[in-house]
Amino acid sequence: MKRITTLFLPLFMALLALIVTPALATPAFIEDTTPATATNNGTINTNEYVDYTTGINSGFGNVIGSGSQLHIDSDATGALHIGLIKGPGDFNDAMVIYIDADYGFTGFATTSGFTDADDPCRRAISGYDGSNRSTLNFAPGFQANYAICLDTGFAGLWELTNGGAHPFVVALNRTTVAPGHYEMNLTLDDLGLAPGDSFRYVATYLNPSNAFRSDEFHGVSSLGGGNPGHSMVNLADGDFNEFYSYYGRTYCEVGEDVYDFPDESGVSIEITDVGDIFCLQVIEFIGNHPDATGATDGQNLRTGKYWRILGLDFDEVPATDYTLNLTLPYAAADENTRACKWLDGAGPGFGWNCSDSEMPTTYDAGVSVTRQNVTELSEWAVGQNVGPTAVTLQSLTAQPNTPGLAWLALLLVVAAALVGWRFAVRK
Ligand SMILES: [Ca+2]
Ligand SMILES: [Ca+2]
Ligand SMILES: [Ca+2]
Repeated sequence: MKRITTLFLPLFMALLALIVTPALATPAFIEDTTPATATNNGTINTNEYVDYTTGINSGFGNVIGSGSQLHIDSDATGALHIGLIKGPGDFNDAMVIYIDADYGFTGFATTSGFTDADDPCRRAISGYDGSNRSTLNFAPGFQANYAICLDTGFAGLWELTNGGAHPFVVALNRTTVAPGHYEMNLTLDDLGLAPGDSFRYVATYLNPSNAFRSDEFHGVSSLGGGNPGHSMVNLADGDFNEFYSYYGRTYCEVGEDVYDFPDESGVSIEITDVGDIFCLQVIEFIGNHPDATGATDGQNLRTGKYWRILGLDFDEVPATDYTLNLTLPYAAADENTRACKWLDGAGPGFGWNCSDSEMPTTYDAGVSVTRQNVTELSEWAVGQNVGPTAVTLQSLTAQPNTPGLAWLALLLVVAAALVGWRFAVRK
């Protein structure tokens, strides 16, 4: 789903919470509020992922069933991680996660038309081994566009198609280190989505050789009768999980007040003149800004985080008339720290505004740094000794200790002296 709901997502979710009956363990509605995502290293640590679901049943010995956890997490760059902690049964077969990337607008309501049986994962996705078929009919309104297959040696993403080969999209870097832990990663872009978009998914487990299906699922509230095997499965209304990927926190209908963003490392914004701002959004990126100044990590603005901060008017376009004080967290904050605004300038090292002249700096030692009288928002980074005089940063201040700078300064002084001398002589 495209990000049409960005501004109204909190309202939408509040309404949803009123409509939806009390949540079961599964299906689940997972909203990613964490800027970081997981690390694909074969071990799923406690709280590594923003959330997970537990499965149902145990027909194949409880592999993706009631004793399992299916974890999911994302970040603002569109990275998407999925991790399975299996139940007590041995992982001998294949898990298929069907993804509806457009809320039922396109895709397949059933696997009944899939004929690709070329390899184990394709047979598992199709639910078809060339002769035997175990048809899976999705929940009403769910139309699958993609399938992830995790088997005993591989994980990949396929686009779905009827009556032919499912186009392979990308390998998902299957890792397993801790016993029973499986991790993989892809991007929202692989699903035709952008950061902040959402999708629905449901996971099934079956024998990839003969398409014999277990009763173990994620995203399904209940399925009785034991393993369906080669019998048709009809999922019920609402039998899918829903994932909203990370795209910061948004406050709408803002006024002249202080807005805190605890998930975004404690960014805080005090609106002193609300002007035409209707919504205020902060998105945290983990990692250095691509144009951060500094030669090595930790230097200048290479401090491992940056923030995209948006003030939007009622029509969701950038507001133009407001004043605010922006506080960015920085554990080493002192008089040399600056919060710098990216100007969307020329290129690496150029275009950071760290100047105190129009937006004075204050700091809370060891906690944060604040730029006052901010009237334009953009991407922001924070760091130490960002420039000798903290004027608007040009490339020169990217490496304030470069010996070349001293030479350049000397050259300029000599040139100026020569020009002055010539001028004096001509008189
Ligand atoms: Ca996250
Ligand atoms: Ca991990
Ligand atoms: Ca779809």
